[in-house]
Amino acid sequence: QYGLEKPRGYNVSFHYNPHVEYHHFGSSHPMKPWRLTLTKQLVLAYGLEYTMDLYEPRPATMDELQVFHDRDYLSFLSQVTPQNAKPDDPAYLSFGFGGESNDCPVFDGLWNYVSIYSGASMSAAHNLNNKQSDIAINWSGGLHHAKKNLASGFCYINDIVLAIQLLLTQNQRVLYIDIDVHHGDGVEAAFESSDRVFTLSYHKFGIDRNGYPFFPGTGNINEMGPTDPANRGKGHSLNIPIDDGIDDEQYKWLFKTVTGAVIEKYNPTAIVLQSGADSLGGDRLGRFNLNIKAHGFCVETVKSYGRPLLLIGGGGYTPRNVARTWCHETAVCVGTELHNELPSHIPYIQAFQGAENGGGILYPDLHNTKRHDNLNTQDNLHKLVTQALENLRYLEG
Ligand code: TV1
Ligand code: CA
Ligand code: ZN
Repeated sequence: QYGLEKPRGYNVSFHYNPHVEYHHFGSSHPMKPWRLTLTKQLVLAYGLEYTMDLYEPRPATMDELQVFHDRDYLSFLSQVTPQNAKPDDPAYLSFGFGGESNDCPVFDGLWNYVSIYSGASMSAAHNLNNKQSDIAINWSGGLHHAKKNLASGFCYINDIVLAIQLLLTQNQRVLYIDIDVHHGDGVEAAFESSDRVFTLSYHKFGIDRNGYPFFPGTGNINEMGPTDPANRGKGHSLNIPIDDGIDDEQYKWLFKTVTGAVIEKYNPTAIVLQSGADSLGGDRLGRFNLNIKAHGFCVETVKSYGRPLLLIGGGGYTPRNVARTWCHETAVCVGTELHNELPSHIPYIQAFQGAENGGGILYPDLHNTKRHDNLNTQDNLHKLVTQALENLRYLEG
């Protein structure tokens, strides 16, 4: 009804199983699957569904998840419920559940939830493999902290690793890029011994006033994977540690310069972009000060290289802005511009209205919600880029 037609050139597919929305981590937990409902509502309200192929993927099976995860871990994950959980059981704690932080709670429907978001990433990878899509999107995935036998940082199953493993059946080199405010440690670790996957993460890194490192505490510029020269994966990770409050112009310059250099050097045949929206200004857990269009600039930049692209979600803890950003980035993929005034017929329109919720527009100024002073100087960022480009020289020989 907005006159959008399927643009020629890019075939975009949208992989979404609405059952993911009905899961709750617990009332005070910052991860809200409900943000995916808001995202889907915006995408529909702007008529973007007419510009893409829509898929409702089935949940991943136990066998499919076992390609990366340990059997013992999966069998625990598939059986544990809030009713039968024993929080002091050594197995429970050793698999990363509960604990003091309770980052990874056991909640009703947990197994269903993880199978759904994983199935969607695999479905997206499948579409790229058989060339049905140039860009495949799964906003419910991007759970980059999960390890093969460990739940970590709100992530239980690493859907990204599973999707990359599928892409590797058809691609010689896959580039993984991660703009979530947290370090993509689980994906980096999974492929640390491979030269067929290069991982690049931009994230907040540093120790806070209270003495705690920003989660997960890894990802300094000198962490480039294994140091053993005999290891094939040597030099195939690049980490870009950033301080609080980085602004649009700084981030865009940093992203374009470093990502461009990596793509040109590594020459991937497919790219996976984890587009965590907790790098936006005003995010409940984040520290950066990015606006929606600066975040979307990363998607535009990656898209411009014209390689098969898997675009996935991740963090994002201020749901209205997560929805705005992922709707905008969906439009970037299909190559259309959206009007700033939100269509008035959106269910949950109240979530976007009022000065404190962004005034009923798609692109509110998130600098207004600034809570973190910019600690990144031009000098620091130039040194960081110099070091990053220096690290890339390991790829040469
Ligand atoms: C339950 C209820 C859990 C309220 C967790 C914030 C909560 C957090 C909660 C929280 C919270 C973290 C740590 C501390 C490590 C722990 C999806 C030393 C208000 C990809 C994961 C961040 C980010 C984990 C995930 C972090 C992603 N921050 N309230 N927990 N211990 N955990 O710092 O990268 O976005 O905060
Ligand atoms: Ca990151
Ligand atoms: Zn995050």
